[in-house]
Amino acid sequence: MSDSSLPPSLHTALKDLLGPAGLLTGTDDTASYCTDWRMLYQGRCAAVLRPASTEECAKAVALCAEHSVPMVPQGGNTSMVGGATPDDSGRAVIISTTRMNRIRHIDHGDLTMTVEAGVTLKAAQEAAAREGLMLPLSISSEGSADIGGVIATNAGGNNTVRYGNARELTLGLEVVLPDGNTLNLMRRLRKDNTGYPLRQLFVGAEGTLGLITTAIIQLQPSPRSRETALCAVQSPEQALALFAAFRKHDPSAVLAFEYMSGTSMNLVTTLIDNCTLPLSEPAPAYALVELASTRSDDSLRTLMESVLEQAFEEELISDAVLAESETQRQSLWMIREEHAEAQKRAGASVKNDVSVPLSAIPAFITEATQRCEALIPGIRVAPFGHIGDGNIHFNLVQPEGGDSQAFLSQDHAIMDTVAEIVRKYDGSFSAEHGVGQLKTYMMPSWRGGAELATMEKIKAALDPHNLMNPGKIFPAA
Ligand code: 2HG
Ligand code: ZN
Repeated sequence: MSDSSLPPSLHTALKDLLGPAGLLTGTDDTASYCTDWRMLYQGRCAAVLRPASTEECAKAVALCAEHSVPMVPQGGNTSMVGGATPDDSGRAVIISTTRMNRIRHIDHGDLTMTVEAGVTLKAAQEAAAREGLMLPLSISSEGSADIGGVIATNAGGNNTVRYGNARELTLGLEVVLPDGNTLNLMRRLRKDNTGYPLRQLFVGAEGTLGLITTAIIQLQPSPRSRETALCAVQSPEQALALFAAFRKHDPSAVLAFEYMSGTSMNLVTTLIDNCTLPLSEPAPAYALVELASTRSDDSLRTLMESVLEQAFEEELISDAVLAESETQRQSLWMIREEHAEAQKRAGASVKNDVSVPLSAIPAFITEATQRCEALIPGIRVAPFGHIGDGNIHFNLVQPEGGDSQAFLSQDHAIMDTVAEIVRKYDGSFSAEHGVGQLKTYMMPSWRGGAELATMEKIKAALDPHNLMNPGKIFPAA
């Protein structure tokens, strides 16, 4: 007998609809879906539904809606803000997109990919690459994060500086609404001014307005040349000046420009296997730059070398290593991509995924560092991120050997301290990770008044019974 707490008639109907592979009940099978990647949230669910098609998904949602059962959409379960974890009431079902995992079509003329929500971002990138094309979205968790999730959270990542966030790349969407109706917005048009742009409503809505089942994503021709360099800098000012130098020479050549503080880099090189610093000595901070072009000549190499040479002369950088092969390029990127994992291994951390205007980054980092160090002696300030977009992951790692729970109990004090400085510089308290459940408490003071009220009206219009991903974005009533 199942220990599912679904109403019996709903349980039977879902079992008939989804079959054994599509319905998981019981703690053993559902436990891994009920906690987040960071293990900050431990929820419970009545069942995990794994529809294999939009039709199955729509029928399952309609059945849940009829029984007033809350639904939590879940992709690769890589949220940094508890955006895909249910509460601990055990009433909700999780709807996992894992089995909707077909790449339906790659169109060379339109430069688009039609892809189901459960395809991982990495699998989608690889499918595009096999056809000589590039899916420009790139994030650290791309091996697990899926297309539905990255669109629902409007993920950004490493290539936003050139190609924008998931929003800019999403040309079409198919969404199952909270009542089980399917909204077909699968047009692949660059221009389409016909009333409200409904598609945009679901990008970044974090699954609170509906469940994304299929998308049409904009592709690009694959680059034929790439140049990647890791540079040692003394400060965020220098990293920004280096970014400005590349941008001045050829803004269209920069595919990624990432910042890593010395503290964060040190965690990577000490806690992650096969990640050693490829420079002669540690530095206060680092910049990872990647240039890419569809030209196959050596003009990118010339550009990289001449900007770095000048940067040496102007003492913007003190050391640099250029990737001489694809393997070296990948190991440079591995150093960057392992920052989240290294911080997880270092103990408890409080994440502030913030953005400020580019010009304010140095002052923001300096002031936020001073304030956090004064707040908690021994705190490890370990910022890194997409500095070319003004997006810094201003993460704070617990003091070495300290008590994790005691540190985490101060999360709001830390987040509020950082947020105060973000506000001073007209920034945002969530740049690319979303609000999830972690930051709902910040919404009234940041998006209050007419802005939050308008969001609440949209939510109420589409999901009047608050069944789709409840507890996310909006503060508890
Ligand atoms: C990244 O840029 C991700 O690597 C994770 O957005 C950031 O761990 C983080 O705070
Ligand atoms: Zn990031």
